[in-house]
Amino acid sequence: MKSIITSLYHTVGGRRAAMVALLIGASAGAVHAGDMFSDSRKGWLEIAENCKPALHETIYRPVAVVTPVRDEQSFQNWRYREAGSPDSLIYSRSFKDVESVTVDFGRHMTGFFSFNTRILERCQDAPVRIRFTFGELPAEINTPYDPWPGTLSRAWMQEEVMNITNIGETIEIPRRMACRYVKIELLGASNDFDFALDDMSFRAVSSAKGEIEMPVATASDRMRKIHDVSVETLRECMQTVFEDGPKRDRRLWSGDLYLQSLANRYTFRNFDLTKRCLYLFAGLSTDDGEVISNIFEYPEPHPQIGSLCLSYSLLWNSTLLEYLRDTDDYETARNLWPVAVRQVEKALACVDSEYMFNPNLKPEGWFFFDWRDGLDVNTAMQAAIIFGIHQTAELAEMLGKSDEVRSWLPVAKKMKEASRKRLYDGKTGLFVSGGDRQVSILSQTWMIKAGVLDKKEARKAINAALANEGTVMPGTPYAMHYLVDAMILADMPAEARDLLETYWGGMVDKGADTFWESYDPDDDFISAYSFHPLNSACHAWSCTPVYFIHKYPEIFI
Ligand code: RAM
Repeated sequence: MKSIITSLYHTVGGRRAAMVALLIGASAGAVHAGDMFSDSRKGWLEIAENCKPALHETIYRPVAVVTPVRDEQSFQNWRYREAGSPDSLIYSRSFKDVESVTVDFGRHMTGFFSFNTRILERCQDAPVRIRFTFGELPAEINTPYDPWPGTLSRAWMQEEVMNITNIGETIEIPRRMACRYVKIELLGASNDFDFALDDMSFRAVSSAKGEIEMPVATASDRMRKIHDVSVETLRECMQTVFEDGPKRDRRLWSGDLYLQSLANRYTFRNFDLTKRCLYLFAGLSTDDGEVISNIFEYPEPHPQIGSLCLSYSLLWNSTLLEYLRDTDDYETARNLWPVAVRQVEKALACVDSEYMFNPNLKPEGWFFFDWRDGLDVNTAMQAAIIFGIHQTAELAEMLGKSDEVRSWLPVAKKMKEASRKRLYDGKTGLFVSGGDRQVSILSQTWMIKAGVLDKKEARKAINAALANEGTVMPGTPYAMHYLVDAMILADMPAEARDLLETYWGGMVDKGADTFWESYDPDDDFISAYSFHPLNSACHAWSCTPVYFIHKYPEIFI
């Protein structure tokens, strides 16, 4: 199957020919020889560097010593029971007697742990070896890691073995941790002297500052709690970029950035951080101009080579649009406009002559919408391209560049028509996806976001999908965000509120200090990596209740 670009090249006459000319002008399918943004990259990366924020530090100390309790009623089968104070149970005792202990800092923190030691008897004649295990959640510390079942590196688990050669010296563990709990185990000590652990503290870092108030004082306690947990989630992920999760993957992802930028608008309003992230993605795009899905900052900013994700690169355009709306920073938007154009061109190259997204036209890369196993993403991707075109056309309008993209809107219209013809089942009112005609929540929500259904049809699609037994449900708060969004678009305020309250509130009920990367109310052990302790328990894409609550107080408060 040829892409729309190729087939339009060969169509002669009438409106289509005009469209062809425009698309040729935009060189949609063409492969660029050399580096298409070579003249701009250096400058873009310099702007990104200049927007790098300072990190604010806060020192925390453990509030309690806790004992693990295996309990099938608790989230992932583990909880902690308070046992006493660090003073009485750790600092005033021989650590050789204590041997193993867990402390609770009472909150989620991202940063650096330090501790001291002091001699109780005689003098140090050998190193002391201690293992520290850091956990965001109780199960993360209490589930055995070996034999390692995870599909990502075992080194993501936050364990450090320290050899203390100078008792009395404050030691800060160099690795940045994300945790609430720290387990401390003695692995080796001499028989000839005794010592105590002393003065544990945590230097928490974030580029976000200040407290964020609930917009209406009369909000219920439950909504307030959801709001506050959501704010903390965003705060912890705001470092020198908008990270996806401070424990894992500790990097900038385009899809996460989009949602963080929305939440940032109603909270910390650090728009320079968004600007930095936009420029990083632009400066590190491929030679062919495609925004790569994720970026690392150290030792110097670089992308995850080869990680192309069309659904995410289009969301970079949406982030730029939202940034412009927030800041009126037309200079940035104009600088980055060619990158936005390029993302749409790359998307159009995946649309076949029937106006359908065709994954075979983009053999490299992936199309991410959720981690739910077995999700068919073809319909969602068709919708995401339509949405991306609309959003970029809005951006063009704000920049006075509508002429440059005049050919896109008729393509989006044709894609909508094709979607209704080929993917929409008029009888059930549902969109289906893939050869097996899979029904998923995400196919409906993205088609609603793309404006393919009117409000009445949208309500029908959501209700029918929720009522249908085999529907593939979202497995992450990322996917769930788009369902709340679609419910608002479909004029279903009560349902949107209920969903936000039960889904994110469900995490709060199960003890969340920050919102989790994956959550299925019916499966506490859901994990995209075959091992639930690998999941991040403070994940950027889960922070959007604060966005919904502030943007639509009439619905959510
Ligand atoms: C995970 C990350 C990130 C997400 C990608 C697709 O590895 O947690 O948040 O954007 O997947």
